[in-house]
Amino acid sequence: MKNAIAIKLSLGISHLFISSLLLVACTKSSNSTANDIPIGIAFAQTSNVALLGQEGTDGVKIAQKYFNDQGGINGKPIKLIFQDTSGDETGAINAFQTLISKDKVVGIIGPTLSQQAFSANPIAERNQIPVIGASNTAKGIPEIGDYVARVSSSVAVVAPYAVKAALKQNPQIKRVAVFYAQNDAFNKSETEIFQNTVKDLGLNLITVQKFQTTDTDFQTQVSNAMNLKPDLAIVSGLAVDGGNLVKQLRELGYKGLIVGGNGFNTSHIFSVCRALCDGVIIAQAYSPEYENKINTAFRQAYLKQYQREPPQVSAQAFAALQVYVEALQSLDKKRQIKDLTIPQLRTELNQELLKLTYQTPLGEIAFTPVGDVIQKQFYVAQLQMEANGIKGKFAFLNIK
Ligand code: 1QQ
Repeated sequence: MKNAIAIKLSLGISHLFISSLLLVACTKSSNSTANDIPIGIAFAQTSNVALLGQEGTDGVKIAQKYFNDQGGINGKPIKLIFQDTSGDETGAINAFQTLISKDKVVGIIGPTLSQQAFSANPIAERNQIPVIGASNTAKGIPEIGDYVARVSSSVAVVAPYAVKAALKQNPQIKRVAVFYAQNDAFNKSETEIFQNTVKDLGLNLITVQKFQTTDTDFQTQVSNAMNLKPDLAIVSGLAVDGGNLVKQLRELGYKGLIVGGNGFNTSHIFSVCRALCDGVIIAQAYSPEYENKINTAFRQAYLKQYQREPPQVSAQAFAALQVYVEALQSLDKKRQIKDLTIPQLRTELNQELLKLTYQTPLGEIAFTPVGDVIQKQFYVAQLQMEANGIKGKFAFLNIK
């Protein structure tokens, strides 16, 4: 940066040229890796999954600044290296391979979807590099291998809260229609939990309708369900397909409550179903109102930057980077991490991170021996849309 200012002062030339010189100088200085610790971020930046991936990116960026401002890993800053996974398995595999072999990161956060994790995480496992899922909630993710952990609580734990909250709002509910995206591992896992919850609560599961995450037209599924007169609809899809399904349910006259799964957990869904998103109930593994020191700091930083409350996936991504930072700090106290080779550091980091307890924006978390998150609090929110359908919010419900 200093060099760039010197260049700017000494050259009396056009603004555009100076800007490009500045850019080159800044890029160069931030590329010097000798002194920083590279963590790989494998989130979807493109495709229909980018709506969810973006929130992960927002969360790790806030965490990076927060921890580096506090001195990083005993003076060494964390450097994030982003590789776009796009929305499919191939994208995630390529991102992981680049992060491991070219970027030589010490650990990975990602990928965005469980569907991608089942293909990409075995690569991390084979290369003995830790990977922390920040938004993978399907059954079986931590069991992929010793190097795989997650901070995103399983659908098995989170999803039932939403159904119970719907019943609390309308105790008359009896007839439940379930919809799910059958080409996605997380949605298949989530619908199983939803369907079991419906039966466990003594409700009548009247139909199960399937679709694809790439679908845009849900008339057939909606009509099939509507003919059976449901008084609760439960949808497991991703933000775009799920949002469109909700929209078409309302357009075709469905008046009852709607529960959406974790794929609905982004305010980016507002632009898909607009005013018709209103009232959708979604379980949460995070509340912006949770009170501890680090959530207060995270919430303030997020609000300042985006002028809205932080969403769950951003908080989970923050927590994932926090796990790496605190495990690296702990390791560095025991033995100087600078003396370790990259393979040694990856392995020791993986062992260390599973041992600690963390005070995160999600509350206190720790890991089971297999790497699944242990978390205490869960919440339920309901979408509240303004009449113009452009602005909305996740309004937290009292579920006690
Ligand atoms: C998963 C998910 C996604 C909906 C989160 C972005 O929970 O794929 O496991």
